[in-house]
Amino acid sequence: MAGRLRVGVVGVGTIGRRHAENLAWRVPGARLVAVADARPEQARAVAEEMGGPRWFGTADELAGHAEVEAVVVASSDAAHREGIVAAARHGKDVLCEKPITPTLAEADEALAAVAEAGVRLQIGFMRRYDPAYAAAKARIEAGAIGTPVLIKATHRNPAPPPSSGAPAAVGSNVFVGAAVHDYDNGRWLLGDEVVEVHAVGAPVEEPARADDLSLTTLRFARGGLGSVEVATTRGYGYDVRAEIVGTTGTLFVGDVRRTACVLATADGVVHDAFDHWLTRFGEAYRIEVEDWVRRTVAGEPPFVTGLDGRAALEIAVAATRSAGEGRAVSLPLR
Ligand code: ISE
Repeated sequence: MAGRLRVGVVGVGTIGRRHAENLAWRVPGARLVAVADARPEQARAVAEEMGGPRWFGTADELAGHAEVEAVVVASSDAAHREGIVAAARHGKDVLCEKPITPTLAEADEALAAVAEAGVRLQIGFMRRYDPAYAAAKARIEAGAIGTPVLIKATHRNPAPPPSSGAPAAVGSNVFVGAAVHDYDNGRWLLGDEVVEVHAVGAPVEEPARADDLSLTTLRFARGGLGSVEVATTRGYGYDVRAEIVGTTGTLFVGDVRRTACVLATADGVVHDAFDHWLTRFGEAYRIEVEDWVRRTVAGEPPFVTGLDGRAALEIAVAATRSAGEGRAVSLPLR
């Protein structure tokens, strides 16, 4: 591959559009050559805005185009399998947004297609590229907190994303669509696998949304624990933080404040908050795509593998089952 990597983006809604912008304007090693969307007028509008890459209505057309060397899949969760399989079939490396797919059967299909084609698949757990989470990982690896034994994760959205609230059985509920990030953080930061999951959900804001507020308890193979809170409708902002407790210290990751500007008056103390994951993790998304492009060109293995994607999904599927059945669920799932 000479020169800049020619990338196509499948799905140009909120996150796909951000990936397209990064590839077009902020990643010097890449060139955005195509976009696709199930709504072709959306693909066309984004293409026009971004200096005229080709535009298509399907993943297969985009992945099959000779000019496209690698593919970012950022379509709806339900279309991830189709996007990964299309890219693999055309021999293109893939960066696919989380979750890898909404169900384990689809994940296995996607992973089989990738293995058969001999292409590489990276999963978009962008938090691993966030400077604060990455610093925590580096400190853990340097032994700064001894053995990490607990992750306490907070994950609050101001308002529900369009993908949540779907019936659990079809996939992208809050465990699969949102908590999956925190499950990945747990595996990565504790360096261990989850063996038991107990989840509960509560309809706090909207009676119809049974998982508006949820808690997941995780038990890890070496005895560590995890606690994951996800709230979809917390109004005040986008609030993602974690504490990683070790045998000799604790790491605190993230801040509700967006800037270090604080106003203090006799009426009280006021500061701002992150409003969206694109602001909280904007830099992480850019670094993620830049690193994926570099690895793809260099022929290096992905930073977050398809199996990492499947493992986090399996925890999410177990959490869905646990919340639905009111009992703890052991992993691996049968
Ligand atoms: C969304 O899909 C994301 O990926 C965000 O990172 C996450 O925080 C949010 O809860 C999800 O709905």
